[in-house]
Amino acid sequence: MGMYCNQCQESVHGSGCIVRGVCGKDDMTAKLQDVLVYATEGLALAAEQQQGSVSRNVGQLISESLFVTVTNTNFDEDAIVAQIRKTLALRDELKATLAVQPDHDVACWTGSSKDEFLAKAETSGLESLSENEDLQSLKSLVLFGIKGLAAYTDHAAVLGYHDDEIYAFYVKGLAALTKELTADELTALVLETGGVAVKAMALLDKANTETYGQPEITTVKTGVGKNPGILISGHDLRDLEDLLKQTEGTGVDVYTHCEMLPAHYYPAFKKYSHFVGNYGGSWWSQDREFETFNGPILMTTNCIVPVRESYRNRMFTTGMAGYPGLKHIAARPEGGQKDFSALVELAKSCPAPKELENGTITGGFAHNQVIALADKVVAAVKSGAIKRFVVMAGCDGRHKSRQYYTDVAAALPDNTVILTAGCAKYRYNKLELGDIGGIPRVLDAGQCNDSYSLAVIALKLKEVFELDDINDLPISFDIAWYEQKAVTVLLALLFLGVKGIRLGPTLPEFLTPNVAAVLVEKFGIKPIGTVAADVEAMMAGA
Ligand code: SF4
Ligand code: SF3
Repeated sequence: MGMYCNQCQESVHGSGCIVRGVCGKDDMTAKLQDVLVYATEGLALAAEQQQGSVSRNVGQLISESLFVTVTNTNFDEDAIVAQIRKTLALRDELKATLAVQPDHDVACWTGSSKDEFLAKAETSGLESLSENEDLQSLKSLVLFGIKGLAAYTDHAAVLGYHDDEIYAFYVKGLAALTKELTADELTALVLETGGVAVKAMALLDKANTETYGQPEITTVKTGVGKNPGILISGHDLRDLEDLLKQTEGTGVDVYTHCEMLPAHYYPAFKKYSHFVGNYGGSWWSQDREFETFNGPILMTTNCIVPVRESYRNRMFTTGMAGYPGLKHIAARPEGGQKDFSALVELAKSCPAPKELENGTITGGFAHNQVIALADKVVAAVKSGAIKRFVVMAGCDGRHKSRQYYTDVAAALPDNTVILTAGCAKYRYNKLELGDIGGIPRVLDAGQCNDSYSLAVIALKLKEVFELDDINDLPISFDIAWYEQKAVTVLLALLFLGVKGIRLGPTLPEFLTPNVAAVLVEKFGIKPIGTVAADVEAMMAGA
């Protein structure tokens, strides 16, 4: 049996990826990732039978293992095999303490070699695919939601923040995926995943803001300087902190790429004069941009695209990210820093980055900053200067159809404000959309997890305008998804009661017509349409 993966928006329409992923994931890597999910479910089953609360090391390992399987995070077979072994070892440690052993295959299966893992992939894949397809679809929705959650809780854990209730949910949710449940039970689990998603994003928000300060309005340069540079991408702020400390005074500048752009908005990083700007755009254009950057590149998380020879020797991974043949920077020792000296030394021998553009991007409109401007925003709404907010958060992707989001941003009337977060912003954050009485028409809250900020802002506006229902606000949601973190964000919005979300550029392949119909009926989710029709409908409140 070949690989099968349908977890992202670029999955081959109608069949999922069955020969090779559009993302570049090959058959072996895909199967090993399936086994890692399977092993993680086994760990959850063993943890479920423990007395007392779920231990922190179980929660953290689940976060790490599932994060490895998020789209574009880790393509390295050896790293995935090591993670499977680690997961099975902890499962077996827990099982050794049980008086009665679990009899489910997921909890009992053993293996330690790559061949045994690959052999298991054949049967575990078949098991899950033979189920009723609507139940499988609901289980996929839960699993992909938990994968996104895992990424967020891993980032929080790196900063020392944990929520044992979230870890308990991982155990409950993953164990449930191994059981025969009814459609109603699984639908309830989907909604619960949304509730936990809100908690996880709140936890990460707390971790980031308590550690690095509240994001502030910031203008970020997109040009380059004369010094050699290191480009850091992904979502891990702690990696950036270590890198900035280790490059200070070395003559090497640091630039952000894609989802690391919002790091510029945090006060803690503003003190570094060598933290000079953002280079390039969204994740999928990295192969061209990494080539012209000229210096070392550090990928802290997703999204990695197949690596070109031209920059292979100067690209590094760290954390849960991995790619065969690239150097991987080891985890930080307890209480210490990661060692980025190899990047710093390499950078010194590299030419400065080639300039791609020379402008600015403004952001930093997370909840604290927007609420500080609340009087101004409320006055603009009351006077009619702002007629509508349009939330256009989420992911970017390769497909040409995503031009829709650029065109919507350009077509929205001048009395609208776009609230954004995640890499979706690169479709319109360099357009000259102007401002409304000093309030920029694109308010960037930050990374995809900062969609939480957009929810906090919406809830604050609901309170200020004394409304009972978030859906009575002059807000429309036009969300773009690609990988599993966007599934998590979507489930969080549904949990918060947001109705009528437009989702694009296509609805998830893993939703069967019946499951999609439930989402349409309960939450009014709809696919995107044409730019003109959608803009008109949103301005009319639909
Ligand atoms: Fe295909 Fe997306 Fe899976 Fe990659 S992650 S194999 S592109 S469905
Ligand atoms: Fe982007 Fe990969 Fe989802 Fe964090 S960097 S939003 S796609």
